[in-house]
Amino acid sequence: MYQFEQTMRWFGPSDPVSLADIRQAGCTGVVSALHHVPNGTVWTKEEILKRKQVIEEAGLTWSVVESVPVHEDIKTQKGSYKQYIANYCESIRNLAACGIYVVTYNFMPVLDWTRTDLAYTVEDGSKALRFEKAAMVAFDVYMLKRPGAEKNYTAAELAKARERLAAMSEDEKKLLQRNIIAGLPGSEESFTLQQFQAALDTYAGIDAKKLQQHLIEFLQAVAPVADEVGVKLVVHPDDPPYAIFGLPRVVSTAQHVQQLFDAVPNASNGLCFCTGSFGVRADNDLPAMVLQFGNRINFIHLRSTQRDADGNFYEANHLEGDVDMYSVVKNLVTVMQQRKVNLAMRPDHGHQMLDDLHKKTNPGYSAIGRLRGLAELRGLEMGINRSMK
Ligand code: DNO
Repeated sequence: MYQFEQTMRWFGPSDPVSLADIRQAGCTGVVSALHHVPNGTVWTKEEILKRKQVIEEAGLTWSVVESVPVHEDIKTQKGSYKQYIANYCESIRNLAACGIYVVTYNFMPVLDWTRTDLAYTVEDGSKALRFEKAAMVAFDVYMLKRPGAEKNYTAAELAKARERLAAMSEDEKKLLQRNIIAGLPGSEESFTLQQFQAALDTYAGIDAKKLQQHLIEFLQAVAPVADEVGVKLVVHPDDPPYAIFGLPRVVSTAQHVQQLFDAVPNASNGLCFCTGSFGVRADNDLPAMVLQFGNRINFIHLRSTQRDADGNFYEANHLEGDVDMYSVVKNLVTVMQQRKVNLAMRPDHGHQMLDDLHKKTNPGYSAIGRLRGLAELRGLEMGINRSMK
């Protein structure tokens, strides 16, 4: 049977979770990136091989790159964006020459993933990442004071945000700001308030239609190169999958993804199927999306979220929350048998729990919480596999 290639993300030599830990978790592969290479710069073969060697010496494979970041100038089509696209193509060629064939990227304006709370205590005492609407609105309207921000929210949302802000201490405000704009693990950008507003301003006049066109043009330039060298490009969905800070979003729904594949049908144009990101929207039918995009899914992030009526969500245990993980995995297993491929999967995020509660960990990327997720997911996969034989 074709099965998930079990992987974990590794942020490189400074990651508190070691390659040995990842191996003991049962992984055969690693998902990694050259975070020290400035965004927009070519990844040289030399640097790629250095990282590859470290991973291989630990008995693991560098299965997937997450991510080769897309420079902001490419998203806005400003400045030297053509040069940055040429550099991107060069990095893709170099990765293929070094034997790495899956490359993740996202097309989220300004910020990679966004949360307001990185240590939300859930019932069992473990800590999860959370997105709280009122805190987000409070930051946007009353701390950042983004011009025109109020227009993006209802009167009730604004009232709630004011109440939320009034209840926050100065330290809590600082922490909220840091959580939102100082850069979560894997994101390559970190901002002060002024820098952040300046970055938002570069999107003036860029609506979703325009941003989507920029994504399509980026792919039209890069996908032929990826096709030629056998690399699969996989776009990571927006997290959260709706507009924040008035910025456009173009990879949030099944319709967005379909439009992307219709516009750029190249075989290299693929999807990183992230259940945690897509799953925040109740109108994304995840098991159906697996079947719809089965031929294009070339990397998988499995995690669940729990929404509430106010637009908040927190990261639930992998087999709980709103994601129907059984049906998602069942459909992914079916897709792998049909395509005769083992697709790389990583347990996305995990709660900070047990011994990790006393350690400094990368938010979402502690060892034990991800190990729990991976262990549950591989058991689920095995059960499904056996029942399908
Ligand atoms: C968060 C991650 C994202 C992801 C990028 C892909 O935990 O899933 O940061 O790596 O958006 O480009």
